[in-house]
Amino acid sequence: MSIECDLILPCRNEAAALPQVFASIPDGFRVIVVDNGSVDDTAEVALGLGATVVSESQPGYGSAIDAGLSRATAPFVAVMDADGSFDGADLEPLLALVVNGDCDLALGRRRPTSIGVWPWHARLGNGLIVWWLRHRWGFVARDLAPMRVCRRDALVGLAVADRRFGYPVELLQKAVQAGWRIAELPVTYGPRAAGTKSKVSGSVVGTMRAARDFARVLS
Ligand SMILES: Nc1nc2c(ncn2[C@@H]2O[C@H](COP(=O)(O)OP(=O)(O)OP(=O)(O)O)[C@@H](O)[C@H]2O)c(=O)[nH]1
Ligand SMILES: [Mg+2]
Repeated sequence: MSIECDLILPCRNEAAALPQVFASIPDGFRVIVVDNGSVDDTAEVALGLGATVVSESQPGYGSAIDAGLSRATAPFVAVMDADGSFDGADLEPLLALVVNGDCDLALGRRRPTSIGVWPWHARLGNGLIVWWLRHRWGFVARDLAPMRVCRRDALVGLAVADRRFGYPVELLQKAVQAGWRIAELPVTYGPRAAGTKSKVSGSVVGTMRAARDFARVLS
């Protein structure tokens, strides 16, 4: 079977999460793990699970996604956080929307499985940026969506430049400016896998760092 969609998993110290993440990924996705400065055995675990592993020395979420995108070859590309908070089964309906031509970018709108999964500061920061994108650019979705699917060549064409956590915001802004049709579906958002640590928005300080990256790319 030819692979229709490459799935990029940005990974910084996610060895403990990867078995459960892989178990949830449906057939038909080629997984590209971008190991970005991990000090655990993320790369070894990913190889053992059958992933293509890319090692990226420049830190940052955007830098990891870009490294994965350069390795991708399938017509469609998906992205998902690899800390165990997402369910890979949610990728299929998102991919179907893009494959069927219903939209150019399919976004997963996070539905937390319990209170506390998505802390108030992360939610507030997300909501403010979404509000800005909506009022400034006419963005139609409700979440900055760490899970998303689109055509690979189209994403390459957007030339998202941010290499840190401003990447998703810049991507959405550019997608709207380029006239992409955006759709969103609810996706499960659960707790991070046991044994993994918060890297971004799990703390107030982490959220503030992400907010600084977000603000840098907003226009
Ligand atoms: N490659 C790479 N991936 C990163 C980096 N920082 C975070 N990630 C990955 O990006 C994804 C999102 O990071 P998370 O730590 O889940 O961020 P979050 O969901 O906003 O917040 P918490 O889960 O609460 O920390 C995860 O898969 C991380 O492993 C980085 O510098 N490089
Ligand atoms: Mg997370």
